[in-house]
Amino acid sequence: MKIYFAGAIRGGRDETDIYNNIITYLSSKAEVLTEHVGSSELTTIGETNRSDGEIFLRDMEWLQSADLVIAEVTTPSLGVGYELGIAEKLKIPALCLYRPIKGKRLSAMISGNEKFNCQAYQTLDDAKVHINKFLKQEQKV
Ligand code: 6IA
Repeated sequence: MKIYFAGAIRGGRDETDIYNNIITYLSSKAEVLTEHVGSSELTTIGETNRSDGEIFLRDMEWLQSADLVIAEVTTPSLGVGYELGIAEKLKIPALCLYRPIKGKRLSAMISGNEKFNCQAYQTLDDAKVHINKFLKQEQKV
């Protein structure tokens, strides 16, 4: 099973530790195609040895080959929103995890789309519960 994990890069790296923890957990259950998203070395400047065009083509190839998408959407990101839209069109089931933050709300384009499984969480353990339910529901484990 291949999982495409999506999380903000140029959108902001505030949640990098959470991405990393989620990716570590997912890696114990499946192949994570996008482990670099959780890397603390990847800043908002991002990868410097690849052009934006190369990154886009590589990520789209990975997305097309994915069985599932899991996105951490607490930090708004154009790239993550785009990836979720493509996942919907490719009919790839998508779980969107977010930590509610006072004064901020998840985009209605994500929370209002019934095709996305949006789940709020506070702790990594909460996130793991949502992930396990999602994997079971999609009968991938
Ligand atoms: O708009 P964002 O940068 O926040 O978009 C983040 C999402 O797009 C992630 O889920 C990634 O899958 C994808 N993505 C965006 N930028 C990159 C990247 N390097 N490397 C890998 N995936 C990316 C940044 C570009 C660099 C040349 C400066």
